[in-house]
Amino acid sequence: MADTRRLFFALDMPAGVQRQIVQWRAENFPADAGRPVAAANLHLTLAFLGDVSIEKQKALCQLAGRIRQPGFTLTLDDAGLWVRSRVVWLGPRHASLGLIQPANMLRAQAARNGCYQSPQPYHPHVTLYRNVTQSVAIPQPNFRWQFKVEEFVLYESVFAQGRTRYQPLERWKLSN
Ligand code: 2AM
Repeated sequence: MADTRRLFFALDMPAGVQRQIVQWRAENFPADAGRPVAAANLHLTLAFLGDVSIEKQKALCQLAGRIRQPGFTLTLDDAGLWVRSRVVWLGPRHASLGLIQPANMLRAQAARNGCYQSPQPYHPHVTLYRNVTQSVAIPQPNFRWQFKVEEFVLYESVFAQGRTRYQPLERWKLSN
C-alpha cells in the first residue's frame, strides 16, 4: 500500500532483560523450536494499528498524547504456546490495571479511527518464537522478570533484507 506504514503502540524492554530472556530461551528450548525473535525486537504490544497513512498516524499520535496514566511495574512470570498462531510467548500471570488501561485506551482510539481491532480479548504478551514446531514443550514458569514501565512507544515495523526491525517513532511518558 502506498504512503502507509505498519504501526503499533508497544512497551519496550530494558536491554538487560532482553538479553536475560534470550539466554533463558536458549537454555530452555530446543534449537529447532521455531523462529526466535531477536533480542532487540522483544516488546509487548499495547495496540496494533496495521497499515496507517501519515494523516491517521498524526491523529492517533495526538490522541496518544492525551493519555494520562501512571507508570507501573511489569512482571513477566508466565509463558505459553498458541497452537493456531504457532507462537511461544511470555507474559504477566496477572495483568495490572497499569498495563490494561493504556492498552484499552489506545485500542479504543485506534478502533474509532478505523484501525481494525481483533475481537479477541487483549492478551498482553511478548512473542518469543514464531512458526513454532508442534511439539515444543513450554518450560515450567520458574522465571520472573520485572521492570518499571515509564513510557510507551509508537513503532514502525520495517521489513528489509529478509529481516523485520521495529523502529521507534515517538514516545510518551506514563507518569503519576
Ligand atoms: P505478535 O507478536 O503476537 O505477532 C508487530 O507485528 C507487533 O504487532 C507484534 O507484537 C504482533 O503481535 C502485533 N500484531 C501483528 N499483527 C497483529 C494483529 N493483526 N492484531 C494484533 N496484533 C498484531
